[in-house]
Amino acid sequence: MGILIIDDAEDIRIYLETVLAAAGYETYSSAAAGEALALLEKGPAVDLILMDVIMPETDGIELCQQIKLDEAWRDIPVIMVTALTNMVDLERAFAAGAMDYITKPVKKLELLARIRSALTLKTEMDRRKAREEELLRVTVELEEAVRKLKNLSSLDGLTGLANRRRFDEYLTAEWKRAIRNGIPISLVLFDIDWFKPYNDTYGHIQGDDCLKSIARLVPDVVRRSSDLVCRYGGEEFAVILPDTSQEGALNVAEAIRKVVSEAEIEHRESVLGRVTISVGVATAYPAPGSEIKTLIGFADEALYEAKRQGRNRTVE
Ligand code: GH3
Ligand code: MG
Ligand code: MG
Ligand code: MG
Repeated sequence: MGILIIDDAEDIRIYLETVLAAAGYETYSSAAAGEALALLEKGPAVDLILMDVIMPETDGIELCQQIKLDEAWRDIPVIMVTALTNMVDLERAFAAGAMDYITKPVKKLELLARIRSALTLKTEMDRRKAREEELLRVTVELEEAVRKLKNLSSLDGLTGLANRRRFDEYLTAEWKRAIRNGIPISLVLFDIDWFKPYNDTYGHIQGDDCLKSIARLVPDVVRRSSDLVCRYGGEEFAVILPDTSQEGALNVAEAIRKVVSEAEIEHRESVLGRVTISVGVATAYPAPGSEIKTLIGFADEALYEAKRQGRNRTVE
């Protein structure tokens, strides 16, 4: 353990150095504040400081304050070695950050006992600090993991879109918000046309690729950050459009239908020779007591109607 002795009196420095060296401590000595700071700057392993109070220029209390302001040194315990014993000076020393004090003339056994006790306390504080830092680190890591997990549990594994769970969660929240604010909410449901024959012709792997392609195209035409594109089922997708009227929703639905059609994904078994979708749109002005499933039902019926009318179209 390294101890820095700061005292303007040479005889005291020598006495302290001798006693401490005999007790097995590494010692460093300074005769004044400037010298002590320069020594600390050099960065030797100082575990404790014995600080004289009365010194010319900067006194021990000021120097202690200065050391305690420095990030690198503030945790080094300071024991004041002082001829002063009046309460005002002791209070100033403690206020400056001193951990303890010893009165002059220094008694060897008291000196060693106080140093031991200060170092024990310091070790305990270091340990506690390390534990707290570790705890903080683990907490941050844990929060990060929870965030990742939450994210994963709301995403569809194939397409990376929001999954059905997220769809339910978001629609419920937005439904409530619509009731509170007296605003509409729209739902777009779409389903790939003749997807079974697509799979039969091109195989399931390419079928999956087709789903992924569509999942990439749709978010580009769904612009508001509050809109949510979801994979609703196997080859069915849904878009939740909060605060959107029937007219606005129809525009979004048509834009989605067009972007898929214009992507020209080959589909030999389809009349048009490319992959298309059928789209159903529904809008609600939710009121207390009205049910989400009514909105989903209407969108579903509209989608069914779009299929019935010949596919590759939008029905409201
Ligand atoms: P329609 O135009 O009436 O929608 O005809 P369709 O053939 O698309 O309709 P249907 O609902 O009968 O078939 C849907 C097909 O979608 C059945 C299933 O094989 C396929 N499918 C559903 N989920 C997936 C998936 O995750 N990957 C692949 N490759 N195919 C899927
Ligand atoms: Mg002095
Ligand atoms: Mg289907
Ligand atoms: Mg289909």
